[in-house]
Amino acid sequence: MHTVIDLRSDTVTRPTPAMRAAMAEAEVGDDVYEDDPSVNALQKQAALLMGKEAGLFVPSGTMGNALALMTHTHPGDEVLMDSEAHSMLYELGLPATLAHVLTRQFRSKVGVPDVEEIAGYIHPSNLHAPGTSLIILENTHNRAGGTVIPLEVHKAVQGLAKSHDLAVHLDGARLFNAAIATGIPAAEFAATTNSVTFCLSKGLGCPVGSVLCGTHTFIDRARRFRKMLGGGMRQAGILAAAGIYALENHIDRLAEDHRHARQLAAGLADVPGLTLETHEPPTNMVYFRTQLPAAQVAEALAAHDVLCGVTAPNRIRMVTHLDIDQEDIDRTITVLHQI
Ligand code: TLP
Repeated sequence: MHTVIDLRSDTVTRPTPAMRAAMAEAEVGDDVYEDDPSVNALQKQAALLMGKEAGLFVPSGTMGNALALMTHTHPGDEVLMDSEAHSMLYELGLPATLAHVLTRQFRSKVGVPDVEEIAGYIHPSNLHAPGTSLIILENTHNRAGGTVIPLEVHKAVQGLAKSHDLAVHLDGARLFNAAIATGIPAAEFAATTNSVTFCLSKGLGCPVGSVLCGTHTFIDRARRFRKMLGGGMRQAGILAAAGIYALENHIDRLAEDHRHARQLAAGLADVPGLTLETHEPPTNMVYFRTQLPAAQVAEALAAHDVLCGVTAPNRIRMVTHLDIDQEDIDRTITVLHQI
């Protein structure tokens, strides 16, 4: 009897017994009054790890990105982001519907933006055109295969933004994966940006939550928008305790997820009808092209209790995480050869 191997996303993890114990024992208060000691501790710890003045616990990465957009911009502003960014494709048009901004999209080369191209899109406001106010980066880059934007590129974007008086927000949903893959502390990437969101509910294994970090002034404004969107939670310390536990115990182990992704890619390389996008997955994602419709391949895998994500008609994503062990990787490779 074996269990389902769920490689659809790193969001599918369940809290470990130790994490659940930390949650059960959490000290709580009303966080709307900023009285929850566990939320306060998580926010402080997150800000420290990101090298920012303050943090704000939010229910999701999507809300973190929404608050950043609303706080950094004014209605009608232009925001520059990658055409394949999560904020562009998977947040239900929130730049338009919630922040009332226009988006201009730049193209990245496997997730890494071309700073000169970004420069070409920046323009000041005048009587005819809205001004550009924000650049959004995504690191690691999900649609580009969990790729890492190198620190030098971050620094170049920062330089460009400074010279035009723009803000930079980092969608660092998986920033710790980038940190573990490169050996560069997350704070060094974050230092090149005005604000950063990172997720607790992905590779870090929490049931819920992300943290938005930035200056005190920025976070004070973002807190007002969080309340407006219904994200003012009360005894949220139960959830924050999971976050604290994850930051203390689940960052270094991301290296294991990266190793599993590389093993999976190696095992997949000679499966007929499947073509890896890269033989060396940089973090915890394996993307491959399928000769048959991806949905058909996914269905065949599901019949063997292996779940994956269909990300385009002939494209599949498999994501490794806390609930995937060596045996799961070996079985997935065996199944891939059977279908
Ligand atoms: N990504 C999810 C799906 O929405 C695609 C996944 O399974 O990968 N930024 C990035 C880069 C993300 O990948 C995600 C989630 C988010 C933001 C949003 O986080 P949540 O789901 O917490 O709102």
